[in-house]
Amino acid sequence: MNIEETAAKISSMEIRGAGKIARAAASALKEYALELKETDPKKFIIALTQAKDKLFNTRPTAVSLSNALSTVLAGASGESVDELREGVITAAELFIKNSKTAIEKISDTCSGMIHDGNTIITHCNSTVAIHSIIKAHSHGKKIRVYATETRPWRQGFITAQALADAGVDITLIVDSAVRFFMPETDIVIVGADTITGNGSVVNKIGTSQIALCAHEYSVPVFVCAETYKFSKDFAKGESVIIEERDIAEVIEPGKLPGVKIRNPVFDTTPPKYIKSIITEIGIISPHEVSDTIQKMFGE
Ligand code: RI2
Repeated sequence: MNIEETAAKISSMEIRGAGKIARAAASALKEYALELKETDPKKFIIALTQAKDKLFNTRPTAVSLSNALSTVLAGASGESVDELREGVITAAELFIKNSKTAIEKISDTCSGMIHDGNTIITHCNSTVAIHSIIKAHSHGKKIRVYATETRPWRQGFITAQALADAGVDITLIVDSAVRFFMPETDIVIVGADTITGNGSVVNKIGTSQIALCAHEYSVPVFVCAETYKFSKDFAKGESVIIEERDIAEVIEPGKLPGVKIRNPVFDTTPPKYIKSIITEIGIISPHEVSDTIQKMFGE
């Protein structure tokens, strides 16, 4: 896939999920570097940067995308085009490998935090959250899962089917049923698109309502997040740009004359509603995120 194809697939959400878009973008930039015929090193970098920008401009909220692209481009060091190309390829391959290893490490940790007999609510479709639940199930723990439908895209269908295929006791519920099922829930497990310096979690729209409801019932909220979802640029969740997508995803345009429709697809959960952020480098409480970001980015 070339840059345009990958960008189009990320924009249209044919490729979706914070981790998957990061890996797809890294891979596209690698392929681009491989095929780029430019012989002048400066022009080579300019072309790569333009390709990076095209990929970056597809979805504004998930920092996983910009972190992946920056990591890959940072690999372009050296004097010659060959060195620059080699650096980009190595950085992209390493990013993809590390991101997959991170999923395994996080799911090892998170599955250990799921106990026999637990009932779990999950929201949207997080690769790492699903991996964690399946791992706990494969360890013989008897668990029940409620997966929210996740309007408007209904990514909950994908989650529910993946869990059913793995043999997990899974029930699909509509988003507004979360409070109905919270009294019988032990833990909430979700993924993340961006985590800001103050420990806020930006994730699929509706996550903050679930977290608020979990707080009401003293149910811990675990966020499974690879560290490349940590943002060095945003100190607070409220500052993150929230993507608003086409209203046609919500309802057929014109179906309700005179009615305004809006379609924000992420929201921000404040740190006080999050128990733990489970990363590949360990379990972090929201108030430890700032230190972690400083260590990661040296700022
Ligand atoms: P993983 C998704 O965004 C959801 O918000 C999900 O929780 C998050 O990415 C993380 O996904 P979208 O692309 O990286 O469906 O854990 O809008 O797979």
